[in-house]
Amino acid sequence: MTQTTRTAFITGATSGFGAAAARRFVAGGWNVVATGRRDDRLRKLVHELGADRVHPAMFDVRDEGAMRAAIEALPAQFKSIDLLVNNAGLAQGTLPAQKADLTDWHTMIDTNVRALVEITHALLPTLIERQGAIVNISSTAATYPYTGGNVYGGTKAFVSQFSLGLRADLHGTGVRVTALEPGMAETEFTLVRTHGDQAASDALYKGAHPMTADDIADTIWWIATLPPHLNINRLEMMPTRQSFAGFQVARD
Ligand code: NDP
Ligand code: 8X3
Repeated sequence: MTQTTRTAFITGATSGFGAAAARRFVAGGWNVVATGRRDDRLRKLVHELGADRVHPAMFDVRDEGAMRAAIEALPAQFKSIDLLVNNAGLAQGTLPAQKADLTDWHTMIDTNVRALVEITHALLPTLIERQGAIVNISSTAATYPYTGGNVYGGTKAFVSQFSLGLRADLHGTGVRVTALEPGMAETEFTLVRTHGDQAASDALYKGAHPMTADDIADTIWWIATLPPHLNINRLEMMPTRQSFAGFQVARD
C-alpha cells in the first residue's frame, strides 16, 4: 500500500517530550505511533488526537518480544515509519556511585541503551526503505558530568555516540540521524528520578524557567522537517537560566 501521510514512531509518548511531540506531529499532518506502558494515557492521547492519526502501542521497551510484536501488529496506515523518535528513557536516583542502587543502574541501562538499540535495529529496514530519519533523545548529561549523574550520563553519552555511529553506517542511504541533547526541561522526569518526590521536582524547577516539553517537541519537528539534504548531527539546548559550573576540588 502506498502511504502518502508521513508516520512518526515516538517512544515514551505518555508524558513529557514524547506526548508533546505526538501532538506536534499530528498538528503538522503526520500520523503517529505512540508508545508507552501507561495504557490510560495512550487512550487519552488517541481520544484527543483521533484514532485515524494516532496508533497506541502499549509495551515496556525493555521487553524486546513485546516491542517486535507491537511493530508486527501495526495497522497498514501506520506501518511505513518515516521517523523514529527514540525518546523513552529515564534517570533513576541522584546518589553518588558509591551509594547508588544497582537496580536503578540496571533500569537505566536496559531502558536508555539496550531498548533504544533494539528498537532502532527493528525499524532500520523500514527507515532505509523510506529514506527516513532518527532523532535520538540524549541529554546535556552526555557531555557534562555532575555528581549523582554517573550511569544516567553514561547512558546518554552512549546515545550520542551511537547516533554518530549510525550516521556513519547509514552513509549514502538518505537516512538522517540526530542526537538531541536537552538540558533542564520540566516534565515528569524528576518525579521519576526521585521515585515520586513531587516536592523535590517542584523545588528543582522553581524559578529556573526551565524548557518545556513543547520546546523540545518543536525542536524535534524542526529537525525532522528540514529539507532532505540537511542533517543535524547533534544539537545541544538549555534554558537561558542554565549554564556551566566549575570543577570541584577536594582540599586537605
Ligand atoms: P517523562 O518522565 O515525562 O517521560 C518519559 C517517557 O518515557 C514516558 O512516556 C514513559 O512512559 C517512557 N518510558 C520510560 N520507561 C519506559 C519503559 N520501560 N517502557 C516504555 N516506556 C518507558 O520524561 P521526559 O519527557 O523528560 O523524558 C523523555 C526523554 O528525554 C528521556 O529519554 C530523558 O532521559 C530525556 N531527557 C529529559 C530531560 C529533562 O530535563 N526532562 C533533559 C534531557 C533529556 P511510561 O511510563 O508510560 O512507560
Ligand atoms: C536530563 C538533564 O541535567 O537532569 O537529561 O541530567 S539532567
